[in-house]
Amino acid sequence: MTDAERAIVHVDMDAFYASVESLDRPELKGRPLIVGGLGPRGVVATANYEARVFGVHSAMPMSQARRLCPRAEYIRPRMSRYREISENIFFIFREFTPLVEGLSLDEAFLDVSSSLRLFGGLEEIGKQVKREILLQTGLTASVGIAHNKFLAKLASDAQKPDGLVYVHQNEVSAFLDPMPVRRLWGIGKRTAPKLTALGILTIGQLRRCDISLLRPVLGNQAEHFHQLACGEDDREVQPRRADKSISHEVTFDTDLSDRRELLAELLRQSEKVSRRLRARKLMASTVVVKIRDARFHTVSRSRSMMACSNNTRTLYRMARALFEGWRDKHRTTPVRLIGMGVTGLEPETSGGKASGDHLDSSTEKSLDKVLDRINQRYGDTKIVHGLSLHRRKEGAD
Ligand code: DCP
Ligand code: MG
Repeated sequence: MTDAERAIVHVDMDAFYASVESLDRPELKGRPLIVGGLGPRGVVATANYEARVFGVHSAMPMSQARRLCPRAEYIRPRMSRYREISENIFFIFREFTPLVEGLSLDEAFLDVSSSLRLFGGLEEIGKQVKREILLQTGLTASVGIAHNKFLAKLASDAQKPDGLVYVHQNEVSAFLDPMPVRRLWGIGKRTAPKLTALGILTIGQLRRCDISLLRPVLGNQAEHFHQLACGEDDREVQPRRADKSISHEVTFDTDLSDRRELLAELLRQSEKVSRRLRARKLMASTVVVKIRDARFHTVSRSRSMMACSNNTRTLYRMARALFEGWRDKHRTTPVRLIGMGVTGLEPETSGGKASGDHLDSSTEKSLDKVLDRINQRYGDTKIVHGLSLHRRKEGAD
């Protein structure tokens, strides 16, 4: 597909960490929020738009932020919560196209060239992505739309927060020309002053400049930057290679011997692992269980299944069998750590090792779907399978 035929959407969440904080603590809404390291050497991860008015921005020393905006609320990052929300938004992205290239927790390119008809056009996709994100997470995103990655990324940044900017083919030079050359990827602190010395301050001036004049400053990159200045960029959206494995483990505060409690923990982990598989539209062929006893002796047991699965019950049944196999020989051994994971990951759609239909009943699969929706909407693990609610219970077996 040529550059001009592509349809690219770039999505970037607004003041991401800070927005999540005010989502979880509504009493903070409207106040300046600064998220980052709170120690003496702390750095600002992000500031919400209320705090940016005071000149606070990402990567600034926290001490400077405190001088600029002493009345802000200062918050330590909660990465696991941001990752959780990030998984939700990436799940949404994949409902529009499988061609999703994540750049960070809050940012991705979507190649929607093949989804246009299904969703009623490019602008409509941009609106729907924003709407779904707001509906499912309560957060706003800014969206940029164009026929290549470079323009789409600049477009999402052009109207933050809560923006939607579509740069049409015939608007490219009007959009790019007034921007400072620093907006070109790769032109930074060192190169920009050299261009300034040549009288080139804007992308438009760079575009109109003869390449031979640029060579002394930009070397063999001159052509590349000239093309960007013309709004040309033929890089493809590259979906990341899927993770090789997904796992969860827990170390208990006090060692545990109770079989039912250990199984309940395994079920909780199976739920988390299978949910992450489903969010990434993956299936796994192999289940691994890891056990560390009170004397720090660690074993891993794994088994491959006849077909791939991402169903909670199926993965749990396999994990339980592996655990029981260990326990038969270690009936009274206290357990310090237990973990469950999967490997042999394949895309859900690939014919590969056969879909999990052989293993997972349709009722179980639709139960998983319902639980995923609810958990996605209301945060982690509000609803789980029954047994995993089982807490320490004396003498249970
Ligand atoms: N981040 C960080 N350190 C940085 C830059 C960013 O820890 N130097 C983190 C905090 C941000 C998140 O990454 O919330 C996303 O980065 P963005 O650059 O997208 O910034 P924001 O989403 O916070 O704000 P914007 O609305 O400008 O996108
Ligand atoms: Mg962002």
